[in-house]
Amino acid sequence: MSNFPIIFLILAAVVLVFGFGVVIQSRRKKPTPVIAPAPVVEVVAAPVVEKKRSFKNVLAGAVSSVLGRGEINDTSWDDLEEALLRADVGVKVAQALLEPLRARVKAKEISTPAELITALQNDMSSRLVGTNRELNFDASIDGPNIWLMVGVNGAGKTTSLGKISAQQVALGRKVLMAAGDTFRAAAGEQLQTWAERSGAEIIRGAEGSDPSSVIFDAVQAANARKFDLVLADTAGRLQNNTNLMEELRKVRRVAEKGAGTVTETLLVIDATTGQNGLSQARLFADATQVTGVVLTKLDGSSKGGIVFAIETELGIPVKLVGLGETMEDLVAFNPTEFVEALCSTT
Ligand SMILES: Nc1nc2c(ncn2[C@@H]2O[C@H](COP(=O)(O)OP(=O)(O)OP(=O)(O)O)[C@@H](O)[C@H]2O)c(=O)[nH]1
Ligand SMILES: [Mg+2]
Repeated sequence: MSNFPIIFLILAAVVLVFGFGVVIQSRRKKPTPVIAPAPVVEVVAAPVVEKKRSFKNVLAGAVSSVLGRGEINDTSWDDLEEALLRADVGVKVAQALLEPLRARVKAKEISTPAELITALQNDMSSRLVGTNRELNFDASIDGPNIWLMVGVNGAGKTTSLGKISAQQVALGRKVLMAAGDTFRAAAGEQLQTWAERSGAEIIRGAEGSDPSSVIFDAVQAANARKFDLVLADTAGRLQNNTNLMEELRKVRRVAEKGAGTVTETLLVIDATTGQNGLSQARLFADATQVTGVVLTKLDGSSKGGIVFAIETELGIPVKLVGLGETMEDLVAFNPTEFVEALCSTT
C-alpha cells in the first residue's frame, strides 16, 4: 500500500510525457497551408489551347499522300509543291524549301517519305524561329511609346488595336487610344467601344479632321497625363493610292513632333488575301518603316503560308496573329506550333 503514491506518480508522469508527445507530434504534423493555384491560370490556358487548333492544316493532304507511298517519287514532289503554293508560301519560298530536299534525297541523306516530311517540317520551322517577335516598348524614353496601326481597308486594324490594348492594359500599362481614322464617324464609335472593353482611354477628332493632328493631340495628352502607350488607329487605304500613303508618312512624322516616340508600326494584313498581302506589305513598308505584321483572320484562312513569303522576302517579322473576332483572339505568333499545325494530319 505504501507503494501506491509512487505508482500513482509514475503513472501521472507517463500520462504527462505521452500527452506532450501527442501535442508535439500533432504540431509537427500540422499541414503547411497550401496556396491554391490561381484560377486565372486555368482561364487563360484554355483559349490558348483552343487557338492552336484554329490554324488550318493546309498541308495535311499532301503530307498524308506522301507518307502513304512506300517511296519518294515524282508524285511526292508534285504533291508537296502544289500544297505549298496553294497555302500561298509563294513560288520562291516553295522552291527554296524543296530544292535542297531534292538534293538531300539524291545524295541518299533522306530515303523514306517519313524522313522527307520531318526534314521539310524542320526546314520550314528553321526559316521562322530565332526572329525577335516582341512588341517594341521602350520604357526609358521620355514621353509615351506610340504604336501605329496601318493597312488596307477591312484588314482588321481597329479590331487588332482593341485586342492589343486589352493585352497591354493587362500588363499594367496606361493606354490611350488615338482615333486616327477620321474618315468615317463609325470608325471612332468602333474604337470607343474597344476602349471601354479593354480599359483604355480615347482621344477622338471630328469626322473629316486631319488624322495627324488627332494623333498629335493624343500624344500630348498622354504625355501630360503620364500614359505609357498611345495606340493610334488609322483609316484603311489602298497601298497604291499615293495621296493616302503620303498622309500616312505625315501621320508618322507628326506623331513624333511632340513628346512621344513611334516604337512600333504594325502592318495589319488579312491572311485570306494571300500573296496580295505581300505587295501591300512592300508598299506600306516603304512609306512607314513597318516594324511588324499582325496577320489577321488566320482562323478562316487556307493561305497562312503567306507568313513565309512576308518574312523571307521582306524581312518583316509576323508578331501577332488574329484567330477570331473577340478580345482574346489575338496571340503571339509561335512558328513551331504554326508549322506543326499546317502539317498536322490528325
Ligand atoms: N475571323 C476573324 N475576323 C476578324 C479578325 N480580325 C478582324 N476581324 C473582322 O474583320 C472585320 C474588319 O475589321 P476592322 O478591325 O474593322 O478592320 P479595319 O482594318 O479597321 O477596317 P477599316 O477601318 O475599314 O479599314 C470585322 O468584322 C472584324 O471583326 C480575325 O482575326 N479573325
Ligand atoms: Mg478601322
